Formats: sequence, C-alpha cells, structure tokens
Amino acid sequence: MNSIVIVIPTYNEADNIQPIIEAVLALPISTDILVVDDNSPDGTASIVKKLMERNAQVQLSVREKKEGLGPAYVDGFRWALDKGYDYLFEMDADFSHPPQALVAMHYMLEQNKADLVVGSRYKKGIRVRNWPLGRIFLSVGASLYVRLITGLPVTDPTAGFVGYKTAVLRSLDLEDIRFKGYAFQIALKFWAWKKGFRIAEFPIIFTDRIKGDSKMNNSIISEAVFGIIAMKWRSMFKKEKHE
Ligand SMILES: Nc1nc2c(ncn2[C@@H]2O[C@H](COP(=O)(O)OP(=O)(O)O)[C@@H](O)[C@H]2O)c(=O)[nH]1
Ligand SMILES: [Mg+2]
Repeated sequence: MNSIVIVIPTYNEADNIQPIIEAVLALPISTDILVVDDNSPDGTASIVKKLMERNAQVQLSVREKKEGLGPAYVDGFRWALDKGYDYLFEMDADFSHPPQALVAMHYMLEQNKADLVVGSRYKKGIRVRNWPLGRIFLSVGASLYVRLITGLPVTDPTAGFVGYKTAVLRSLDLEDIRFKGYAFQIALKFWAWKKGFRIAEFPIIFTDRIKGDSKMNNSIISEAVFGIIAMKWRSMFKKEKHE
C-alpha cells in the first residue's frame, strides 16, 4: 500500500476514467487510486474493474445509485481512513484538474507547509480555460460570496481539487456534512479551517472537460447559496479547536 490515495468520484465518465487513471499512475509519486462510482449507466465501473486486474494500486467502490458528490466522497474518505493512508487527494475524473499538480501539492503537505492544500483557480488571478464567461462569473461570484459569508481565507473555496493530511479528515464529523454538491467542498474547507488546520493554495490552470458532461445543476447552486448561510450560523454556536 502507498501512503497516498487519490479519490476520484465518477458518474458517467467512461471516456475519461482510463486516461485519468493512467495519467495518475504515470506520475513520479507512487499513489493508490480509489474510484467511487455511483453505478454509472455508461459502464465506468467495468472499465475500472479491468484496470484493477492489472494494477493493485487501483481500487473501486460502487454505490447503488447517484446521490451526488458529497455522499460519494464521504464513502471514499471512510474507506481510505480505515486503510490508514497519510495523504488523501480529491480530484475530478474529467481532466479539469491537472494530475501533474498532485506532485507539488503532495510535496507541500509532506514538507508540512500546510495540513490541507487546495488546487486553486483563483490564487493571484483567474486561470480557467474553455469555460463560457457565464460559468466563470458564477464560479468567481460564488467564491466571493463564500468568503464574505464565512470569512474562509481561501480564494477558491468551491474547488474540488484538494489534498489533505488524513488527520484533518479524521478530526471532522464527515457524516454530519450532508451537502451533495459544491457546498460539500466549501464545508470541508470551512470546518477544517475552524478547527485550526492550516490551508495553502497551489495555483493550477483549470480546463473545462473535453469529454462527457458536467453534472452541475440549479439545485447544487441553491444548496450552496442557502447551505453556506446555515453552516455559518451553526458554526457560531460550535466551539471548534484542534484536538
Ligand atoms: N460518484 C459520483 N460522482 C459524481 C457525481 N456528480 C458528479 N460526479 C463526479 O464529480 C466530478 C466533478 O463533476 P463535474 O460534473 O465535472 O462538475 P463540474 O466540473 O463542476 O461541472 C466528476 O468526476 C464527476 O464524474 C455523483 O452524483 N456521484
Ligand atoms: Mg468538471
């Protein structure tokens, strides 16, 4: 077993999953990969099963049905925490998150520069390729909104490209984070910050997917808009400290 695991949630990523796994396996750091698939009708899981037969670094968890990113990640985190990895990364399957950045992000954690590192689109500028202007506005606007409401000192709070020392995840009440979409990503960073963990950002260039479709929808956006206010409210009555 490696000390690093990359958790990749998938829903209908048959065109992307093999290339992204191969890209991660080709990195100069040795990692395990856990794909958490919500029973994709396009057969994503069966592609992963074939790769598993050839390579013990590849693992798969298949869930019964599509429930959103949040529950898939919580399952993946639990699996990884039980196994005892030291570092866990979240990454999308669609190549929006450049896999090469994992090397530098891991180095930052290993050198103890931070407890959590965000692969960030908005640190010192806006680095997003091939997104329509409307989507950029939405994402940048969401980041400003989150920072205004929560005070979280992260320029890209909705980012789904994040590395953790697993101690951070162990200390969070994961099952208590019920969000399904971007709010889940915001909440993880928020509660980690509240606990006093150190967050760093590593600048990445985010590129829109070439293959497959985005699963973003309006309910994910409204969950974030209202959920973040509720989360901030709850946090004001919670005493959070490093244990
Ligand atoms: N397991 C699981 N993965 C999901 C779900 N929704 C999205 N994903 C995966 O999460 C990642 C990001 O989703 P994507 O649709 O690209 O979101 P976007 O980049 O914000 O448009 C991709 O790897 C998706 O396959 C879901 O309901 N369940
Ligand atoms: Mg995407």
